[in-house]
Amino acid sequence: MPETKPKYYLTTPIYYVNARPHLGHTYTTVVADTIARFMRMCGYDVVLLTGTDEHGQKVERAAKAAGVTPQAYADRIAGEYEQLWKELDLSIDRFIRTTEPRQERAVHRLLLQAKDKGYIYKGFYEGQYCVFDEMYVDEPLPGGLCPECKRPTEKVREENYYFKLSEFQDRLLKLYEEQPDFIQPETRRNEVMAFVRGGLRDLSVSRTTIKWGIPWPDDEKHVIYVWYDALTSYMTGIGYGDDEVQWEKYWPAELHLIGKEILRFHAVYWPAFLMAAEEPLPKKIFAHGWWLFADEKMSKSRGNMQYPQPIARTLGIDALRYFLLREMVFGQDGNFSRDALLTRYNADLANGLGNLASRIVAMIHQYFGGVLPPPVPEASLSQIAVALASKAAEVQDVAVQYYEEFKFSDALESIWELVAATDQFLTEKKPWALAKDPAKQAELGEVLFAAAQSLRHIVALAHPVLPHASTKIWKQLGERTDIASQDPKHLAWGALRPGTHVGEAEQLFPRADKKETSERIEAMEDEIRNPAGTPSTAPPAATPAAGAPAAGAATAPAANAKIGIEDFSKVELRVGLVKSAERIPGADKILKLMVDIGEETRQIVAGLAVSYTPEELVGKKVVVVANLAPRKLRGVESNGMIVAAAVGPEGKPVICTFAEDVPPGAKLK
Ligand code: ME8
Repeated sequence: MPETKPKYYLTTPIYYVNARPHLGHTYTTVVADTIARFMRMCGYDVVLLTGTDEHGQKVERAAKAAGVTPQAYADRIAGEYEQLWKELDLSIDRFIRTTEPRQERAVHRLLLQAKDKGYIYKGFYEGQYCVFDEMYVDEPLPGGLCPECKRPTEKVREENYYFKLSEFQDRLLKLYEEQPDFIQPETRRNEVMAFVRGGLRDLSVSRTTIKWGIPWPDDEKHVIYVWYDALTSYMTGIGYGDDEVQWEKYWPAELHLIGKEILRFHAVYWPAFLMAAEEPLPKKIFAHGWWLFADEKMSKSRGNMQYPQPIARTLGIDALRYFLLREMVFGQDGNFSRDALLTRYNADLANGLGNLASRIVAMIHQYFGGVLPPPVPEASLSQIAVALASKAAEVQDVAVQYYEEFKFSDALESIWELVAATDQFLTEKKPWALAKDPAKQAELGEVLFAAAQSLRHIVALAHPVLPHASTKIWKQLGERTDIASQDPKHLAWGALRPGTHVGEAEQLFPRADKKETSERIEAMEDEIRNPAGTPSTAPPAATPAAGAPAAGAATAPAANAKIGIEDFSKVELRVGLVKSAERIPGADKILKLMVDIGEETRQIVAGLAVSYTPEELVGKKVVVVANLAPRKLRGVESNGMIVAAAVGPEGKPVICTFAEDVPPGAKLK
C-alpha cells in the first residue's frame, strides 16, 4: 500500500478583476506559496488555490468605463493574474475564475442546500449600499458614508432574498470559543467576537440592480450576492458539485489567508453559509496586515500601488519574496520603501547568503579540487566544529517552529543567525591561513566540511522563501537529492558526504547599486502604470540599459538568472540601417526612427535623444531586436528595439556599431 500523505488545503482570496494585480495581492499569494512549499517539505499533500472574483458592480463599472463587456474585461485581468503568478513561479495548484460554469453549479448547490434547510427567504430592502465593499450599510456614518471604507453609499430599494444570519450568532460564538485559533491573529479574533456579540442582522444575498452575476436558481430577476459567489469558489476550486473524489479529499480547507479588510466576510458570513448548508467549516482564517506606501494602504482606489514585476526583474524573484516576508511582521502592517528593499537585498542576500555560498564553494575548489573533504576523526571534530553544528541544530528547531506559527520574519531572522555564525566561523578559523600550512590540511578539510554542512542547513531551511536560490546552492554543494523534499525537521549534519563533487561557485545575488537600481525599478513601475507613455526617470524600454531586462517584457527572467541558448535564440537580432530620425513633440527623450532591416523598413521608437541628435543617427548601422511585439510609446507605435549600452549613473544610451561594414538585415548570432 502506498503511504498516504496527510492533506493540506490553503487558499488566497479570489482577487477582484477591476484592476491589475499589485504588490498587495502578490504578498498574500507569495505567503501562501511559502506555506505550501514548507508543508510539502514536511510531507503534506498540499493544494494551493487562488483565482479571480469576476462578478459584481465594481467589475461591471470598471468594464463600462473601459468600453468593453464585463466578460472581456474579466478575461484580460484574470489573464494578467495568471501570467504574473507564472512569472513569479508560484506553486499554484488550482486557479478558479468565478465566471466558469463549474462555479455557477457549485454556488447553486450550496445555496439550495441552505434554502432547503429554511435559511433563505424573500424580503424587501430599502437603504444604503456601498459599491466599494459590495455590501448594504445599515448604519451609515454622518453624510451617508460607509463605516468600513468611508466612501459615500448609494440609496437602493430592492426586493431581495435574505440569508438568516441572525440565527447563527450563538453558533458562531461557540465556534470561536471552542476553536480559539479559528481566527488569527488573536486581536482579529477579538474584533470579530465583539462584532458578533453586538448582534447579527439577516443578510441580503441577491441583487436585482446588478446584471453581472450568477442568476438566482429559480428567479432570473435576481443575481446572487457577489460575496456568496466568491466565498463558494474556495469549494468549487477543489471539485464541489463537480468532482466528488477531489472534494471529499481536500475539503475542509486548513487555511484561508486573507487581508484584514475582508475578515468579516470570512469569519462571520462564510462559516454561517456553511453551517446553513451543513458543510464542514474551514480550520483557520488568518487575516494579515497591509502593505502601506507613505503610510497609506497600498490599493487601486488610492492609486499608490507598487508592482512586483520591476523588483522581480531587477533583483530576482527570490529577492522579492525575501523582502516581502522578512520586512513585514506577518499579521501587522508594514511600510514599503525601495530604500529598505535595497538595503535588505545588499545586506542579507548579496553580502550575506550569496557571498557566504560562493566563498564556501570557491574554497572547496581552490583547496580541494572541488571535492568535499572528509571530516577529521570525532575527537577533533568536537574541538573544531561542534559549536557550529549545535547552532545549526538550534536554528533548525527554532526556524521550523516559526514557520509553523507563520512567523516568517522571525524564521528568516533565525536562519540568518546561522549565516552570521558560519561567516564568523570562517573568519575565526581562517581557512586561507590553514591552506598555507601543509600540516593543517586535515583541519582545513574539517573547517570547509563544517561550513558546507551549515550552508546545507541554511538553504534547506530558507527553501520555502528562496526556492530558486536555495535550489541552486543545494546543487552547487553537489547534492543530488531534491531540496523540496527535504524534511526541514530532520536535516542531518553530515548528510553531505565527503567525496561529493561540488558545482561551480556562482554569485547568485550580485550587489546592487542603490541609486541606479532604485531608478531602474521606478522607471519600470512608470512603464507598468502608464504603458503608452514615456518613463519619467530613465530611458524608455526601447533602449534597455545594459543588463536590465526590457520593461514590459511579460516573462523576462530575473536579471541574475541564467538562460539557456534556446531562450537566447528566441531573440532575433538584426543589423538595421537608420534611414530617418525625428523628434516626437512633447517627448524629449525619445526619437522616431525608420530603420531598414533587410526585408522591410520598420518604425522604431527609441530612447536615444539624450545622447544623439536625429541627424547623427541617420546612416548609422545599429542592432535591432526584430521580433519584439509592437508597442506604443507616447502613442507612437514601435516595431522593434535598438540595442544600446546604458552608461553612467543616468544610464545614457550608447548604440552598438560594427568593426566592419555589414548589410542591413544580417542576423546577429
Ligand atoms: O477583496 N497589503 O479582492 P481584492 C496587503 N474579491 N495585502 C493586500 C493589499 C495591501 N496593501 N492590497 C490587497 C477582494 N491585498 C475579494 C476577495 S475572497 C472570497 C474575495 C490582498 O482584489 C489581501 O489579501 O480587493 C486582500 O485581502 C486582497 O488582496 C484583496 O483583494
